[in-house]
Amino acid sequence: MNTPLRVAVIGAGRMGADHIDRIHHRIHGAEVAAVVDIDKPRAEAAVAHIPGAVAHTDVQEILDRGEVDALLVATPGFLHEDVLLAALEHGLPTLCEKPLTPDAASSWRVVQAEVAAGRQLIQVGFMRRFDAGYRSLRRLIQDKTYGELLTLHHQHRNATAPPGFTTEMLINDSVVHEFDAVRFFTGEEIRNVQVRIGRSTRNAPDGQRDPQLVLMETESGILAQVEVYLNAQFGYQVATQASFETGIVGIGGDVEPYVRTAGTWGGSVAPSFEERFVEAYDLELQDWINAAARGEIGGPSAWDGYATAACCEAGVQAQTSGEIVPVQLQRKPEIYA
Ligand code: ISE
Repeated sequence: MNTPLRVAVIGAGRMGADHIDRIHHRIHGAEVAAVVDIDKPRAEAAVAHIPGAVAHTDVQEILDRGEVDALLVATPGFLHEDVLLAALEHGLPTLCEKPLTPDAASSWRVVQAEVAAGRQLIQVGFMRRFDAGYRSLRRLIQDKTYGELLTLHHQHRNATAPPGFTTEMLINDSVVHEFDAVRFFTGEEIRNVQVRIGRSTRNAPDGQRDPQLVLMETESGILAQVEVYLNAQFGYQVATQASFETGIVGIGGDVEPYVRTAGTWGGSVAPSFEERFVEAYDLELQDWINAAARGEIGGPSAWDGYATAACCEAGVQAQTSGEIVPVQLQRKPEIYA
């Protein structure tokens, strides 16, 4: 048996803790060797039940000791760039939770550093690409099973937005997934973005504008429309309906089982993304570990992270201008071909 890949998880918050548990209990070929968090007690609590794992407050310390083989970055986006550049310098395979970085310029710097390193080491945590429904819809689009894809209709609803979640974050933190999903489904870049904001729910915190409608156009003219609604109260829902020339396909419907009892019918709604995408996250991590052991990445690349950051920038501009805003992209480097 090969020795397990020693992973350092950077950030032991909501997503980091979820991934620590996943690697420790469900992923083959990897172990949590270290957890880094500026909050020392939080890092210590995260490793308390993992024999041999160490807690740190500084990423550089972990890198200098040379005792890890891969990084999983789950800190807030504004902290990603420095860690990613250091990971590239040390040649470490890295899974970085979305967004790659908070803006297109810094994402482009990461892409350029990876190009200079000469190989792909960074995978971005767009977990939806590992969801069974997402994969089947992509296949139907590629195979033209129902003719050409014409339009996409996405619903992205959360029960409540966390405190401090701004109007811009609806684009940068939530719709970023849809930008990637549309690119994944169609295999095309997004040409432009428009955002309309109408009546807001009284349940939105601190002046946040929620819901919002986002319309994007791909290179070949496919229109994709998103309702992002983060204080929808009822639970979590991420679903897509695709209109083809000879069929309509829906994915992300409600979770089974569907029950009839006591004069009612229905089922339960996932409370949040951890439950809705649990299988996708497991598959994402397993594929990443398997690929890292081969010296490859197993999913969306730094280019995907950069391209979606450019879409977000256009989206945030469109929130205030109301205009159709073009997405500005650099030329795609060879290593991402
Ligand atoms: C969160 O960061 C995610 O990535 C979830 O998938 C998304 O539904 C949520 O809106 C974001 O805040």
